Amino acid sequence: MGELVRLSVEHGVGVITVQNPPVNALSPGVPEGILQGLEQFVSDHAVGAIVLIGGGRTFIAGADIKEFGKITSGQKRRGPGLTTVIQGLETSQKPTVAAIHGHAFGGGLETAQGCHYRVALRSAQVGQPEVKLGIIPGAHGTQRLPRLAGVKKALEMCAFGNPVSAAEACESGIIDRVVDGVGYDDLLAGAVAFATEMVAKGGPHPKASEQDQKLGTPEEAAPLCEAARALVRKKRRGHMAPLKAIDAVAAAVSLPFPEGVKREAEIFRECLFSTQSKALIHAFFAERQVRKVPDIPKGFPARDVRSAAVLGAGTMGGGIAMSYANAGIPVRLKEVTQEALDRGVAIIRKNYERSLKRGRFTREYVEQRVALITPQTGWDGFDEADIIVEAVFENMALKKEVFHQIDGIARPGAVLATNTSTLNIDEIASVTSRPEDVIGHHFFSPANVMRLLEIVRGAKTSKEVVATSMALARSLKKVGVLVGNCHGFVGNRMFHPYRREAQFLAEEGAEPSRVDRVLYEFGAAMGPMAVGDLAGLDVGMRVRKEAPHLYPPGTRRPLAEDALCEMGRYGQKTGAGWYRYGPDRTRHEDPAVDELLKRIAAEHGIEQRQISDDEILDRVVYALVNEGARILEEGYALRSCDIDIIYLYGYGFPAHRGGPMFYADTVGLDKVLERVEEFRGQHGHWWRPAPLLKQLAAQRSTFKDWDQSR
Ligand code: 3H9
Repeated sequence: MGELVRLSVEHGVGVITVQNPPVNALSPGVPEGILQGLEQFVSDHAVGAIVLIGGGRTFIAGADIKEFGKITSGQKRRGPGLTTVIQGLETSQKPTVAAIHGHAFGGGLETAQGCHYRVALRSAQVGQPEVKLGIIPGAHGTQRLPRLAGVKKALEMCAFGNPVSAAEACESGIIDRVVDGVGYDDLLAGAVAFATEMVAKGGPHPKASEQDQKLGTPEEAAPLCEAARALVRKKRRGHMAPLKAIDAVAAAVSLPFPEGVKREAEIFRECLFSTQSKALIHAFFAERQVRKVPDIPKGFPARDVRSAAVLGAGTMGGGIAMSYANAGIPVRLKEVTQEALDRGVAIIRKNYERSLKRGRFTREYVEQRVALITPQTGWDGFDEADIIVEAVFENMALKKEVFHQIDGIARPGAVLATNTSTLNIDEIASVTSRPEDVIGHHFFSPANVMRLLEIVRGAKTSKEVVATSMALARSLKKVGVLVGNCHGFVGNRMFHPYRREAQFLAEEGAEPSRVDRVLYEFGAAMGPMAVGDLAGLDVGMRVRKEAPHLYPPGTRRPLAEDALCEMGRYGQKTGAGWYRYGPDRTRHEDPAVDELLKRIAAEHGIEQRQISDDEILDRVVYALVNEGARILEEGYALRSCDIDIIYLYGYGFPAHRGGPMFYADTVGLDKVLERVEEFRGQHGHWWRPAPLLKQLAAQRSTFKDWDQSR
């Protein structure tokens, strides 16, 4: 049985403890170990009941996700494994009890559903998160869960994948008792006591597969399934697995259990072999991979961040202060004038009130968070802060002036972070006496909501400050991605060609709304024109003015947005940009924009023509990919998966495509290159293929392989 499963006997109860840290995934050997333990205890006369528990900090977090890749690449056959174990637990002559702490997720919850009873610590969570990996529960979860919790709850859990608390699980019948206590020992004692009670009570012990009372009829289930499908289409647009999970739950109602599990197995397999599942599994591991910095080993000393100070109470500064407050870190928020400060604080209040109204936070939570933010116009307390974050206007001279001031005030050892989205960190650091403490913390707007934090390492930034920033990102519940110091870093550097191509397409005759529609249908949260209007077209115009090197002489330059700005059309904030906006920000196409585009084309000799949806998609997405490849070979991103995470969490790239680099891998880099070469033939300079793209395409390799080879 090896080290993966340990057996012991406590007060006449056989205890099977899974020991597969860190999360007790059901890796090869674990199901077999549970089964052997079960068989041993069933035939042991000194044992009256059996408890299944997870060692360490959690129950079982599910199947071992790494194994899925082996199955789909043909390296491994999917064996009977887990479902045999679950069957064994359910048909055991002696009562079986799952004791849950931490997480019972996916195959973990399915294993628990095989047990006759389930008990859990109050802090535990249970869930069927498989859809987040592009699959559905594959060990009878879609069949047993509706029998335990009812169809509505099962639909919610299987189609959206969100966890539920022990209390909620108890209320809905998924678990039988909440055990008081805090850790493994309390849970084990509670589970053993519960198991002893069940022995005394006597059988037959309930089998979830045989409980049909909560299922109802197919007619009753139909509207619930339809409502769930409608919600999925809205909230998980383009995702296949959630709709398939609903089909599987519906099968639990319309088919007898043995038929239902067969249907589930067919759907599971279909999902497992889909590109969407590969993309979402890639994203799962990528999110964890980005925490790893090759030259900074795990456990590298990091500084404590217990207090923060933010300079600038504008949109970004306010959102950053909220992020700190939400993490329970007291934060000072400074503005130059009382008026600007009041404005910033009012926006923070408004944001919290909105969350309160939506039921995201309680009143008590909001008051506690607001109390952690100290608005001020002076420098009080900045000399004690563990981190100072600058979030003033995006202007190098101003940032340098501010950093010079901060340098004079901050205590030794404080981290000095700039929220610049494009500017040179080294130049900013050069005005301080401690460039090793200076780092970029590029938050994304709205900073209190968006999960990405680009952490920009300057030439002299110390490893300790990098380690501190990576750890801090997790405390702030952000996904921190370490990037190098180039213009626009990774995200905005790639975004520039993406939006440039979108403008070129519009100038060549693709209606702006169609460009947006193509990207929206691809799965993006918003198309490039709508994003431009939201962020403000003046932002791009300023970047083009302040960074003339972006458009060397003789290269084609996008003209439309500068012309829109000249007309006072800055986007949503001025009521018009690429679109015209109604009072409630409803978007309308505007013939004036079409006229403008025609005029630009005529004045600058740009041929207007019919442009296909395919061309629109390939030009904007491959512009991202080509720039991403350059960034990789120049070393400004550590791995292609880092770029993917930046685009998934910072730019609304569709999760089920896995990020731009993974998407290119799925298309095939030879095909991507072919298209890039074709665009080069038509449009010249901007489409010179990145050498890395050429190299990998020639080798019939992928960005993912390239990551792994380093
Ligand atoms: C499934 O069960 C299908 C079934 O229906 C059965 C079909 C037959 N496998 O997230 P963390 C690794 S599908 C392999 O940082 P936390 C993770 O990569 C599965 N590895 O910890 C990381 O490795 P590293 C359904 C896994 O405390 C390390 O563990 N289950 C798995 O922040 C620590 O992870 C899920 O989808 C796994 N299942 O969060 C649950 N899980 O250190 C997925 C984690 O090398 N997991 N790892 O980077 C989670 O949601 C979180 O890990 C959890 C803990 C909330 C459990």
